[in-house]
Amino acid sequence: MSCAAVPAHASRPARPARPAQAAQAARSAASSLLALLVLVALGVTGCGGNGGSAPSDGPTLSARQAAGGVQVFAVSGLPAMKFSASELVARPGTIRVDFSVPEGSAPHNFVIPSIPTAHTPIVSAGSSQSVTFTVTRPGDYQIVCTIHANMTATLKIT
Ligand SMILES: [Cu+2]
Repeated sequence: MSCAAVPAHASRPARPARPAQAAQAARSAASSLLALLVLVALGVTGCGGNGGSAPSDGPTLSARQAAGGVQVFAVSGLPAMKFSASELVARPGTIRVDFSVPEGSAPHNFVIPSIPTAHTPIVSAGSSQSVTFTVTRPGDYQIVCTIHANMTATLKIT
């Protein structure tokens, strides 16, 4: 998308030149275009990091405290087939996860297999879904997307 290679129109010949002056102008425009292409080409190589194969570890999130002592996390399922956070840190108690999937992404869900109530439906691009559950025991709980085998994160109850 934004990483697209050099635009196709860039290589089209310059407009038909008129007399000598115009030709001179066209030449100089062509050489600035060339310089621009070089810059674009250099920039494109820096774009690779946004690809889906980048190592995934997202940030560690701490819960936001909401009314009633509910611990809230906002997590996304990303187009790169990973969660927006690698670790969610909370205390024992009630947890709400507001799970969203941005436009242009594959569908995802947020599931903690060892906590049966921690399970959103499959959420499609541009939608979100919240799930609330209670955890009493400290420990690490694996979070998965059941559609994408390598898409995991950890809920850490401290
Ligand atoms: Cu997924």
